[in-house]
Amino acid sequence: MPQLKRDPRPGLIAIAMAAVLVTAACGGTTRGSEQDDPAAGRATGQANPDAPLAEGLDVAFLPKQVNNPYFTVADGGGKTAVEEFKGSFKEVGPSEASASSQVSYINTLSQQGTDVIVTSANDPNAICGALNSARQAGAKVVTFDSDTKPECRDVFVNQATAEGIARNQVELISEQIGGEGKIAILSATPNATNQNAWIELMRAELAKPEFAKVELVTVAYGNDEDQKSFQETQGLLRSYPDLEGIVSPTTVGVAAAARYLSGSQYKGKVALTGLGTPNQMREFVKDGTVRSFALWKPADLGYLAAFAGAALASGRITGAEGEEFEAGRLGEFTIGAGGVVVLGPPSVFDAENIDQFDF
Ligand code: RAM
Repeated sequence: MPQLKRDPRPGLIAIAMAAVLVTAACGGTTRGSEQDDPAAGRATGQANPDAPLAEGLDVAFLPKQVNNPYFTVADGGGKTAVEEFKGSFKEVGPSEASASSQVSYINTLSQQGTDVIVTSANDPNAICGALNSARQAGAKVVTFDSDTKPECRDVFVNQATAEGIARNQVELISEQIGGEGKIAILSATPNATNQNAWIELMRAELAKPEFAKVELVTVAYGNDEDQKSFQETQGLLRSYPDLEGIVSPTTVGVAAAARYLSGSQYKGKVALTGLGTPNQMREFVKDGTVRSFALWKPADLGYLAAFAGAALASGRITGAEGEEFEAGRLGEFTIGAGGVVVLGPPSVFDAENIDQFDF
């Protein structure tokens, strides 16, 4: 931890301390800044777009789980960014997508005086208390990939709009089953903020007249575990022998479902799409199990999240709508409503283009 690491933002520390004192003086009922910003633990203050980007920041990435190639690539993008702004990077996290495990990691990072915590939440509520304690201790919190409740973080870096992802997934599966038939969703964990938002919006999309003949029969949860996702796929086909297609909006789920289908009588008959990494899905596109699927660039997502964290920790932004910041090679981004920054639309991969991608 560099000696000078908190020096670039003495103003923010003073404001945070003042907020604590005001809270104490008023018996916890009011805070001086509350009407401007009701978010618990948020160090309020003016953004200074001209503030230099601090060097020596301690930046920690805490993904949903560490043994998931998607997060390996995303966090690798974060590391690239941290090296560019001369901070120190580390990745910590559970091997299973568990919110309670994430809480322990957050508490440790907070005790270590981490400047920026970048995390993908396994649950919108369960890690909130720990994140707000970390923020009160001086950390900036960026969620990426999967958000918490907005009041528990400073900025959420979203991979694409949830509506855009939901529309993409429904269009892909509808096209692949010829616009008619039963489909199922194979999701990640039941509490995952991102997957649940997409599923809700997929239901809304399916309610539109153009998808009237596509029937969503069930949602199964593979918990972002390869074996469980594989077995859940098998279970779906047993329970619904007339299933036409599966949508799995998780890289772990879609790869496991593809592996099951490719070795079964359903290969090429039951359609499968979802959100997958080209490297995990390539063999299943080549063997005819999967026609097309989608994803954004996970490395860019991590890279952008790290730069958002650095801009926060340097006082360049506070997380308010309309603020702008530079994210290295990705250029300038503007914070939208609710403290959300959007990376960009997802890409679709198929036999034509999959060999051009290596992630
Ligand atoms: C899995 C995770 C992650 C999600 C991707 C698409 O790796 O569930 O949160 O964004 O899939």
